[in-house]
Amino acid sequence: MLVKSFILDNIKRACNDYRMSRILNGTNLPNMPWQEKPAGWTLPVWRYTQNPVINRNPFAGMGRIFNSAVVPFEGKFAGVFRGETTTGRPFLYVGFSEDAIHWNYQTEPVHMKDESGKDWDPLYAYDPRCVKIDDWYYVIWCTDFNGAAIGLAKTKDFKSFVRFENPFLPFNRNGVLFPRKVKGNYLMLSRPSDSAHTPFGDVMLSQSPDLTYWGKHRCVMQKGGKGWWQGVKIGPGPAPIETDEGWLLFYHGVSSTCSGFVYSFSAALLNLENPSKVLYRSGAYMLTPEEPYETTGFVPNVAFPVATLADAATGRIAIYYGAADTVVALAFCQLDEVIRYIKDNNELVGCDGDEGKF
Ligand code: BMA
Repeated sequence: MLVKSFILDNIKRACNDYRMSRILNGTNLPNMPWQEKPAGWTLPVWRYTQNPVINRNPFAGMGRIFNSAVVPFEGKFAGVFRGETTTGRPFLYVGFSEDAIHWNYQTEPVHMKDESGKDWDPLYAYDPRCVKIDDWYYVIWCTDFNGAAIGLAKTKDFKSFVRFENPFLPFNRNGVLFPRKVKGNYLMLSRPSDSAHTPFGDVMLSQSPDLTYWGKHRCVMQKGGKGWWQGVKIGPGPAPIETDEGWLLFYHGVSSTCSGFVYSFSAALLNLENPSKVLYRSGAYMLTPEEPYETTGFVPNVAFPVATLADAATGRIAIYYGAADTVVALAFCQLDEVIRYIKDNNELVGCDGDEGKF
C-alpha cells in the first residue's frame, strides 16, 4: 500500500499534477504559529481558531491595533503595529513575541530620525509592512506628505529607526518592498490613490538603485475582472514571497455595496525576473469577511492582509490581517494549495500579463 502510494505520488509529480512548489531564499520557521486545515474546509486559506490574536484595548490607553506587520527577529518575532490610542490618530508601535501571538508592547510610538540624524516623526502612520533585506528591516507605511503617501524607514533593532526621503509623490497608500533586489534595483509595489476613501486603484511597481530615487514605474495588476470582489480597487498586501513558481503576492480587493466597501483578499504569481508581469492571478477570493470580528467593528467587512510568516521547509504560510479596522487576525495556508487555487481560478485583467509599460 505504502509503495503504491509512493509510486502514484511520483507519477503525479512527474505529470506536474501534484507539483511540490518551493519557497526560495526563505527561512525555516519551525516555531511559527500553525494550525492544520479543518476537515471539510474548501478554500485554501483557513482561520486561526483563537482569532482575534490582538483584541480591542490591548494595553492601557491603546484602543485598537490592526493592519500590522510581523517578522521573524532574533529567533523570536517582532511586530510593527498600527495603533490608535484614545486620540483616534494612528501611529506605529513596536512589540516583541516568542510565539507571534502573545505580545510585549512598547507603549511609546516609534520615533524616527532622518538620514542626517534629525528627528523626523510622521504626523500620522498606518498600515505598516515590514521586510528584511540583507541586514536591515525596512518599514513601509502610509504617512502624511501633504496627504496620504508612502513612508519608508529602516531599523536593525526595532529601537532606532532611520527614515528615508518619502519615495513617492502623494497620494499613495499600501507600499511594500520585495525582499531582495531584482536586476540591481530595489522594488516597491504601491497603489496610487486620492486623498480620501479612494474609489479606484491598481497595483504599480517602482524601482530604485538606492531607496532614494525611484523610477521605471510599471503597472502590475488592474482592478476588475469578471468577479466583483476586486472590482473597485486592489492593493498589495504582505511582502511578496519568492517561490520557484514566481513571486507569491497576497493582495486585497475591494467591492462596493449599499453599506460601504468590502475588503477581501487573494493572491497572484508574478514573474521572478520581471515582476510587473503577472503569471497567474486568482479571479476568486481566498478569504472574505464572514466571522463576527471581520463583519463588525470600527469599519465593518474588512479583511486586510499585511504580513506573512512562511516556513521554507514545509511551505506553511501564516497570514496576519487586520479585521474590521479593529483587531488583528491570523489565517493559514499551504504553498502548493494556494498555487493550485490561483491556477485553477486564473484570470488576468488589463495590463496584468505584460510588462505594464504604457
Ligand atoms: C483603507 C485603509 C486601511 C483600512 C481600509 C478599510 O483605505 O485606510 O487602513 O483598513 O481602508 O477601512
